[in-house]
Order: sequence, then structure tokens, then C-alpha cells
Amino acid sequence: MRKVMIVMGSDSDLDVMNKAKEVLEEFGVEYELRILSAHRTPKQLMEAVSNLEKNGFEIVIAGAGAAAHLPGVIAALTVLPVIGVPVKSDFNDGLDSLLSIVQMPNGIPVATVGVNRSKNAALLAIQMLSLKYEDLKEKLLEYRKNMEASVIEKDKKLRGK
Ligand code: RP5
Repeated sequence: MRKVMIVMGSDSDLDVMNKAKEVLEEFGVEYELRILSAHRTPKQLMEAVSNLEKNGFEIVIAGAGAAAHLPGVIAALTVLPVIGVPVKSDFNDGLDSLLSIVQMPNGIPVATVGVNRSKNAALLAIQMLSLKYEDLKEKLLEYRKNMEASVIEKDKKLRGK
């Protein structure tokens, strides 16, 4: 089984976090999407995180905005890798979200992607899983080949070739 938990702090994060879901679908990786807030639903969050491994999850992608403590709190409650997605807030284009997630104190790391870069979070999760699942590694190599071909095509078009 390869299964990723995608958690977000609010339904207002959904548009951003849906991009992670789309990438996981493209690669055939199972996922579950949850809205669990570290400050609004702490009991439900604790419960869900304590059952992650029992329910077959291998990686967590957690998106949150503003004082974005959600990924750090999840990382404190599990030894599964947690990838944090800072969601853009109305303060300095989401600088608060980015710093809240990336600046975890020593001992409890959260792998952090750029503001709103949930697509990269999904790709990073797939890269981690590909250490264990060979077919995902092949799909990743194919994905990069297609990306390369698409840039070469755009370059040719730009140069009128
Ligand atoms: C965080 O606060 C959420 O992750 C969201 O990005 C932000 C704002 O939440 P709402 O007030 O839109 O529900 O907890």
C-alpha cells in the first residue's frame, strides 16, 4: 500500500491543496483529504494523527496559512515524514505561513515547499515513496522526460522552428 494523508487547516486552503491531490491521482497514489485544525479541532487532529500508521499512511502533506502551526504539530505527533505547504495569507503574500512552517526548532523537522506549492509537496512525497516502490520511480523519470520535451517544444516554437 502507498497512501498519503493530505491535511489542511481550513476549507479555505482547499483550492491550493487540491493540486497535491491531482498529482497523487496522476501517479496512482492513494490519498485521503482531511480538514483538521491544530487550534480549532485539536482533539480530532490528535485522534487522526495517532491512527495514521495503523491506517496505512506513509507520508503526510499538511497545508496551513497564517500562524501555520498545523504541520509542526502533526510532525510532533508522528515519526512519519511531514511535508508542509505554506498557504498564502493576506500578510506579506504568506511570509507568515512560510516562516511558521520552515522555521521548526531542532528535533522535529517539517520538509517545507514554497508558498502554495502543493504540487511540489505531492512530487516530493512521490519521490520519498519511490525509494520503496520501483514503479513510482519509473513514473517520475517519465514525468521529467515529458517536462523536458515540453520545454524543448516551447523553445522551438519561440524560435519559430
Ligand atoms: C489556518 O488559517 C488555515 O490553514 C487557513 O489557511 C487560515 C485561515 O483560515 P480561515 O479563517 O479561512 O478558515 O488555520
